[in-house]
Amino acid sequence: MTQPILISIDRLMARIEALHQISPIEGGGNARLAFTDEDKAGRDLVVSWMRDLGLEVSVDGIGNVVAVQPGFDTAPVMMGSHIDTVATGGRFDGNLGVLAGLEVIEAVIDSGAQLERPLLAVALFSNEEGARFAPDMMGSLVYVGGMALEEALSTEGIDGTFVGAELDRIGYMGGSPIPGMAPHAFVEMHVEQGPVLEEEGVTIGAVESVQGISWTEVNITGQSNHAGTTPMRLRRDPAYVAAEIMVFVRELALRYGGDQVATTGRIELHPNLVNVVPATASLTVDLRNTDEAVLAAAEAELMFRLDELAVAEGVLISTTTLARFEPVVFAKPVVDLVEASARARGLSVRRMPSGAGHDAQMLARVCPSAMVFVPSVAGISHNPAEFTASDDIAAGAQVLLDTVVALASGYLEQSAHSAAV
Ligand code: HGY
Ligand code: MN
Ligand code: MN
Repeated sequence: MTQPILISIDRLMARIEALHQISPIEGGGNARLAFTDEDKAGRDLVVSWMRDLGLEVSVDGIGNVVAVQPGFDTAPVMMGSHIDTVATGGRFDGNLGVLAGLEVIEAVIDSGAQLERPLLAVALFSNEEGARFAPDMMGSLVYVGGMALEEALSTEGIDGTFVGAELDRIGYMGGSPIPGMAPHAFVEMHVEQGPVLEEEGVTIGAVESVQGISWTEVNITGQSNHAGTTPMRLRRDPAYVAAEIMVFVRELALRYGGDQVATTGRIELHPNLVNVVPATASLTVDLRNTDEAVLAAAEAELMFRLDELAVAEGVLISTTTLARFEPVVFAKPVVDLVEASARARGLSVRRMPSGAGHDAQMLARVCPSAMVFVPSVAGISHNPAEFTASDDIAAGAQVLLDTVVALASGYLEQSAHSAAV
């Protein structure tokens, strides 16, 4: 299980730091929203490293970058993730998965190992965060054929720009085919972004699944009015309705318990002035659960509550689905391999679901996929303070290498054969 090939943590940490230096923000994180100049700068740096390794680099119509060892005639084992961040992101979310993949390839090349699948590929998927242009995982969703390229390119962002125009502006509207090449297998390394591994003192997460995601934008139209002269009985106040919705979804999550979570991350009032009862309010509701039926029930309750509030306050409420992905279960043989690779290195490991969405959940539609998690200090992420110790990064990257080298050496074929006899 363990391979003689070893990653270089110094080289990996140096690349993480160099990429961090592109659009760093106070607190140690990054602001690199999808298709911004900062995203372009990050892409250019990572692509230069890919080319330095002699990899064949291709860019598709949504800006996904795939780098493959040249001369391939069999489907490669792929690693990858994203380098776009939320506006107050950490330096590890996504970036680690791309750079650990690059490190694995460099270590394999340096070792001179001839693998049965002489190919490893690393991908940088566009717009994984979905914070500027929904949905999240947009690039990998288009890559696997789950979203039409035209629909993605015509997506309007929260700032009134459009994906296609921004992608073209930063020079990453490529021509390689969509859907992209289906890898032999896909493994993504990622920080956990939650508290579980650290609380349990475990180094590696062998990720079995990704929970379901439901993003809804709620637009409320009431009647703008004077804050001083308008009696409460005459108000049709969208801000009040927005507040009721925010409290409702939090109470719903607490009432459901278990894995249910609910978040309002974005809220806007118009005209947003101290002495004006707002004309409109717009807010987002992010609901997630590992169980699809429970997530659907939460969505149904939300819609019913919106109807009640619209009648009670005399406002108009419309909703737009920004993202909706059912839970995804990763390929058991690959999850088993991640777990076995960790144990073979003497590392503590536990199987677990992912609370966050990831590109791996899209690649799982076209090939056996799984993820390697490493701990997040205090479970913090989508926050500049996001941090993971370099020892844990080294452990996770070595598990990633051992896993993908086994996958490139006939592991899936052997496990299918032994399952058949
Ligand atoms: O929202 C998510 O789970 C991911 O960070 N895009
Ligand atoms: Mn991520
Ligand atoms: Mn993220």
